[in-house]
Amino acid sequence: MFGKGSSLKAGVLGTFAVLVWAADANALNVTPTIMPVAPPTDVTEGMTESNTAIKLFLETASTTVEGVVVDILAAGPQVFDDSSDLASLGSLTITGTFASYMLHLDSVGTASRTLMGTVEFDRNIVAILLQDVTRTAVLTLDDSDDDFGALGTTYPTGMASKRGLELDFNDDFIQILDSKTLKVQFSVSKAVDQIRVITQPVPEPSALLTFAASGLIVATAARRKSMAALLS
Ligand SMILES: [Ca+2]
Ligand SMILES: [Ca+2]
Ligand SMILES: [Ca+2]
Repeated sequence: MFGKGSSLKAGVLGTFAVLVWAADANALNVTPTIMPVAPPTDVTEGMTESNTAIKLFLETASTTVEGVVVDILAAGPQVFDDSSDLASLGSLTITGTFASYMLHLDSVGTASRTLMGTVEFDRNIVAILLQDVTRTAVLTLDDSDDDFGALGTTYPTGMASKRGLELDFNDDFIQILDSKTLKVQFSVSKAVDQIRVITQPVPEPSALLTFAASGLIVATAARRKSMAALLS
């Protein structure tokens, strides 16, 4: 991502560059039923299917939003396996700069599949959007696609898509294990199961460059100081 001319200062800069560019779904710790992938071009029903894995992809590394309605604000370990476990729809919102991941299960054809898996994100989980099928007043996934959706990915929309979870039916559940770790179980036959996980953002390259540059200055100053000490 850095141009050829900027591969100088490889030491300090390289360290931070790794931090930046490792921030995709492939860098996360997952159980075998979770498959990190590049953002698919289409996650409407029938387009990104698997009977053995919930697909996980980074939608956006850093985007700033205001007042986006979410279903869950992460606040310590908790299980959500019934719609009554959720706060009143519309009562929770997020404002700030965040990253966004999607977990997606669409079985081949209309095969019945129930898959469970765990993801350890590299940053704190902030919020989760799951558009429960019983909560129709606000379609949290649909309404946040513009803010968080991956460029070039087509998403399902509308109640009829049943793209969210069915906490009161099937065996869908979400369990927050700790600040970075999420366990999910998705059960599908027809339609798909999708949730959007909002985490702390991946730092902007410009901020990192500034940080790296200040590190170089400090390092240079330290070297000068030790040279001065040697010479005195
Ligand atoms: Ca299918
Ligand atoms: Ca389901
Ligand atoms: Ca569903």
